[in-house]
Amino acid sequence: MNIFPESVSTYGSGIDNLFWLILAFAGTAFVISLFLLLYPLFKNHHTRVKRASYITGSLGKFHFKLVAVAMLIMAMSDFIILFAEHSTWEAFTTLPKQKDVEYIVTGRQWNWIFTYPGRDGVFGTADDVVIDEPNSELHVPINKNAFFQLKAKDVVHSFFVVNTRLKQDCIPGRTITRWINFTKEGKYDISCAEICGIAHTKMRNFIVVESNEKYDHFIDSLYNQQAATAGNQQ
Ligand SMILES: [Cu+2]
Repeated sequence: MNIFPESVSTYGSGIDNLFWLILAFAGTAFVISLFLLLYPLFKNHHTRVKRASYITGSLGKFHFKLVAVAMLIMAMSDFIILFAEHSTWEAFTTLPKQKDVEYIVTGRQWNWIFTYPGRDGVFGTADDVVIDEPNSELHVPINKNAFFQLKAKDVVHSFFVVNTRLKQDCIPGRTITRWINFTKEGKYDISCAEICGIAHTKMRNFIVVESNEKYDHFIDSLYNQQAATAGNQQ
């Protein structure tokens, strides 16, 4: 069963599977707790029980055993989840050795700012292309390791690309690098998943994933345009 938006990153389906695993454990615990809570209420309804019985707690050891077993089961399920999540978490948090493309994405009140490194491939130089327009698109090539340096200008924002399952807080003063390898072309939502002020919902931008040829063509015209405007200003 898949109730989620389509997953288009290499690690996305692993994260979805973890959701179902954790739901199975938490759901079972929920149903059992609810039963233990409600069943005595029905069983001891005043129409069935004449007088409330007085429990002294003399079954000390028996009760202790029940609690110990329940705690053991809970701890076991935690360990199973820890064990199952390890490889997915590793893939998500460890940056691949090969970096194909890199961008800076900066959250501000209220937009996502995209920075391309320019032809020299280095950030912080004169040929960087900075795009700060509402609902703008960041272009990314398919099947490449795309690195994102995530930053924030003012308050905490959260970079959320739901189709990739990547959600990462952007914290002022810090640079957090995450990566995505897109497996399907298309246009995907970027939203801010952290309430960051009155126009928080305006932070809607897009990632456009395209073939290598299309991407190269886009980057070429973007950098040419940038060089032309820079030339005009001189
Ligand atoms: Cu925000």
